[in-house]
Amino acid sequence: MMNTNEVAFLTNLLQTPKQISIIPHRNPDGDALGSSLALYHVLKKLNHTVKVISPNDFPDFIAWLPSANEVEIFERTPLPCETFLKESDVIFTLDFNALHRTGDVMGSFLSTLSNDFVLIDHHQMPDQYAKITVSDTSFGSTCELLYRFLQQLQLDQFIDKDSATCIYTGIVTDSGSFKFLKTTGDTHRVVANLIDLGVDNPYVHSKLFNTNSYNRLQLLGRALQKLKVLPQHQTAYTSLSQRDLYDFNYQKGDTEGIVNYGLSIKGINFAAIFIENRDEGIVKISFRSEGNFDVNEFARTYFNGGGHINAAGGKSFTSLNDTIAYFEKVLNDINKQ
Ligand SMILES: [Mn+2]
Repeated sequence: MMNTNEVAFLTNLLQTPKQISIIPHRNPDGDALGSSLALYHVLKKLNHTVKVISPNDFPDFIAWLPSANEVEIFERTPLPCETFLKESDVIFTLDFNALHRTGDVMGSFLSTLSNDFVLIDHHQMPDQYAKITVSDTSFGSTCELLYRFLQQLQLDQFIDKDSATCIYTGIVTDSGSFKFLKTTGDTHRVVANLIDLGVDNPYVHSKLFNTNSYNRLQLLGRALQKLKVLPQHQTAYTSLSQRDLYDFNYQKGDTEGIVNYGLSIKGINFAAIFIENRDEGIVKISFRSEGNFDVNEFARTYFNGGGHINAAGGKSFTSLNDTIAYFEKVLNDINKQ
């Protein structure tokens, strides 16, 4: 966590009303938007002028989060966002480890700023752009880390039902509903406190997970039919072409979570999904593993990406078929068991 100087600096800074920006990563997920909005609620209670500035729009399954409608979208209104950021006394960046994770345009802009940054994140190897770096990969979510951060500043007393709901959402989504490796007793103790603060956990789960459209389920069906199993590598993968996406009127977020179905097959500990994106001219890839196989390293080494040990992403600049052929070749080369 923070050292005494850092705690003193922030305590002093937050003593009087300030202008504060909070930024989640591009394509914010439950943890990025949840942690950003939780901090937003707490800082608003302390009478600061606060804006959450998301690089781009967020998906529907988290659009119900308290005050999500007050989030500014940088991509939509860059100029007022830039002005607010420039004038901010401090800029919090949540759930990412490098400014380019906000996208090329926003990332370049942020790197020209001389404001004080505070980074709060649980990804590996954070860039050194922040005055205060609160980075801990032992946490399963930035939301759980944020809770500890607020405790350290003695601001946890200002967590109310709304901010608790935001924190709870990030913990649920980043822990796969409390089942991933980094879900600890401490995670559950934090969650217990959040529920005591009034979080309606059945409501949150329903909002997060019961949001399928008919088309989305049909797209999932297509992905499941195309699932290929490589028993010798304990691996399963699937793919969706641009055509598949058109067929089911693909909406942003529709492919979320599909990769996990591969892992649910008995004996499989590594799953991947390859998704063609003709607009960007790339194939987007998600990797998931169970146990020791480090997909962060795999994605970094072979697919221009990275992430966590059990969940990572990557991309390829060749065709969908060539990407998959290369994937199978890599598996054979490294002789993954
Ligand atoms: Mn996260």
